[in-house]
Amino acid sequence: MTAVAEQGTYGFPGDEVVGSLARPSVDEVGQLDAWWRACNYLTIGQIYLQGNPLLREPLAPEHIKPRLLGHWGTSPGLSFVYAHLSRLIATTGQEAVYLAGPGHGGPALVAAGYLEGTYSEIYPGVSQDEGGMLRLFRQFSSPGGIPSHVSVTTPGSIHEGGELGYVLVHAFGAVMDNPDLLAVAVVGDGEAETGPLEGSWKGVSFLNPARDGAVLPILHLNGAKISGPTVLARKDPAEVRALLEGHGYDVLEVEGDDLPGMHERFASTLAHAWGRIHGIQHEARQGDWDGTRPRWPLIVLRTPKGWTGPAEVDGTRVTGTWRSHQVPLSGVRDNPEHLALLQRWLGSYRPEELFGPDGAPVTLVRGLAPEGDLRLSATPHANGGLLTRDLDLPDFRDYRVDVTQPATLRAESTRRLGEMLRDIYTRNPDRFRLFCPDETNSNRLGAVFEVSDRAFMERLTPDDVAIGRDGRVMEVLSEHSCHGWLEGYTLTGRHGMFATYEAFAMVSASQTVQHGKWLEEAKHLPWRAKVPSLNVLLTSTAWRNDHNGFSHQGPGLIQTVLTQRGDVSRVYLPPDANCLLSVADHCLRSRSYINLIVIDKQPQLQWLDIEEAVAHCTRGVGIWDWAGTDDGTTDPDVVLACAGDVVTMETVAAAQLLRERLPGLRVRVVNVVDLMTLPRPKDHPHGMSTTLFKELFTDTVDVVFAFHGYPGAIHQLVHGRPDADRFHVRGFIEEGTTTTPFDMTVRNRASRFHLVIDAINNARRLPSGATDLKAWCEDKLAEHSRYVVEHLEDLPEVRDWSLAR
Ligand SMILES: Cc1ncc(C[n+]2csc(CCOP(=O)(O)OP(=O)(O)O)c2C)c(N)n1
Repeated sequence: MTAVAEQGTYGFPGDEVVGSLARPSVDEVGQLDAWWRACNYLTIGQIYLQGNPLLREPLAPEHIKPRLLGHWGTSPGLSFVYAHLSRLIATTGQEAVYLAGPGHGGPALVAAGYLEGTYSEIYPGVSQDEGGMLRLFRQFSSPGGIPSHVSVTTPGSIHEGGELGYVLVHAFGAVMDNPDLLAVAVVGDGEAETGPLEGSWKGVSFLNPARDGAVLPILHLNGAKISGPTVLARKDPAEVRALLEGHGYDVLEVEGDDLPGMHERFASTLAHAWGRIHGIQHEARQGDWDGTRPRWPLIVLRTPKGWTGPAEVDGTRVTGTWRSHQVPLSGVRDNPEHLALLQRWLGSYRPEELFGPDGAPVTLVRGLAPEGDLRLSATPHANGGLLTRDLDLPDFRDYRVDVTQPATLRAESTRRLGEMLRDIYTRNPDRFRLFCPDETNSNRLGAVFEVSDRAFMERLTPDDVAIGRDGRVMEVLSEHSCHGWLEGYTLTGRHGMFATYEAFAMVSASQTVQHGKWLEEAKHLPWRAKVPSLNVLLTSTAWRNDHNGFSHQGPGLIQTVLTQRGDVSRVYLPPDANCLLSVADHCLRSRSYINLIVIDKQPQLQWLDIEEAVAHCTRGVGIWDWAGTDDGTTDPDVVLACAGDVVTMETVAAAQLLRERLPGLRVRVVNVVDLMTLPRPKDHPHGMSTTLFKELFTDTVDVVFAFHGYPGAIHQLVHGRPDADRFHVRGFIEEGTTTTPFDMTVRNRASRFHLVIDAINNARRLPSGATDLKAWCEDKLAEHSRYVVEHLEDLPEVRDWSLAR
């Protein structure tokens, strides 16, 4: 249903602008259409041409790129929306970001940035003249050029859209605590079939119209994916409408391919949507809002896929079908008919009206764009580092656990972090949020609720606790949404943390990878300012999911992050609360990294006082003299290394057993907090020098390494270090069930008894008594197995183990 915007009906001062926006004059339609034609021309030029950019002579095979790479089908729809949004911004001064869900329509967004002049400002070689246009064409999808998607190189983008499904979560994250921002998000109808996108419509249930900006989703039903129909395009429109209305949207529909009718109807609908958004915001911000979730507008746009492209190729329908998805004319170089079709197709946009004799866009075309930073390709919101303000952080030492002696005190480490996050919320009411799928309390971070509720715009009941309209803690049971919201939030310059059960971080692992790629590429672009890091806290970890069956153990995200490039990947395994505080402080100050922090939430032994923790975390790795028997004068007989809280406890306990039962063995204990100290400096910037590596691990002594994650990760990290084969790694080997905490370590062969046996098996010198100690350990393991089955808990000597005397 096309909405007709009526003056005076939106309830905010000056709402008559909606009426004039809704009824573009003939000249305005002409300008919209000219801009759109120019954008389409440049889109096709990027896909096909390596010469003759302005068609000054008839197209010849040598003008055509040898490899035709790119996506046409979605592009005209994307640029159609872009044109109309630009007009709206130029008229109203609205701050906006544009997110193209089907990011494979990259040439359209690149062309738009070029028409707006931003492209040439950032990349002066791609100037607004014939030579620049040719460079624009030649660089696209070419070696040494730019990728085919709305990538990091595309000005105005915070969303690549390569991996489909995240456009709405990015949009919602971008507008949180950003009251003046409108995020217009085009959702592909294929994209709408993805799980993450399907879950992300719910963003409106968390958006506060008084404090947050607005998202305008535009569901682009162009009917097809790569080679088949889309579900929503083939559904009865009434069902689509009911679906979206069910999520709480006010659904507006525009359909067709007639021109100028489509311009007129879309302008009217967009104006109406904008009017509604402003009306909602005005009401909420004047204090008249009764707290009911608004019905935010959403546009369903039905246009043919490949709109304005060749209707038929070789007697087969192309426009309006899946065949227009990529390159509708594939044989242009060798097939004269295709070449002629391309000539006609490009000519149909009348480039001579759009570009002057020098190749620059004519005034009519240029005039559509808003001024300066309001241009969608120039908005600082899409280069969020420009807007980033440091967090006002409290002194993390204020949340310390007072440790007077290692391993004598148990505490829930994440609870201390929760207290710190609480105060970060208070100090930064406009630029910090915690994102968590329903587990803030479970993860012991609940102190944040002392100062902020969870955001929630749906109905509230008297049983609800810490939930409200004004809340800024983000809980939705979707790792995809939490992750994506945080990405949108940080890419627009604000700070946050995503806290999740370790195993279920794998749900959004692909987003971690994609975001890492974005950050990696951004580092090569001087014009992209650094953004706050993506901080991911993995808690409720594999080793302490003894109560949750064999589903809640999955430390795979560590492996995922450490395979990313060293300029973004950081993995920290703080062994206790004070180390966690130091690491968290560091991560929250950092920029443009993916910081993975792994620590369990259960009560755990505390090892270091706060200053020792700071020193240890600053180095990232160190010898724990007090835990070993190595006096440092000669190499030890064996090194026990550990990374991760539970395995650190097993390691220190194993060292104690060796100290007491095999005192002649020289054992060194090394704890690793920053996993990225292990690789060589040439493999990661945190990699420790060979000298330090040898000081810690020697270059010949065997190392029994107890690791929180999958053992292969350590082998990967120490590759290339002196005699890497001497690292014997124990870690999570996919054993687990509902059992006791210590039984998890036993099943994964990483218990203190296993580590003692490993140490004896690999020590380069064995004092007498070693064989007996091994046998004793085997007996202990057998005793453990009998005991847990009979008593349903761990042996008291293990359960209550500490170094307290
Ligand atoms: C998660 C994901 N799965 C698969 C693909 C491969 N892919 C690229 S484009 C496309 C079809 C997209 O269809 P739609 O969202 O409707 O976009 P449009 O039709 O506008 O091109 C697919 C499946 C992808 N990019 N991301």
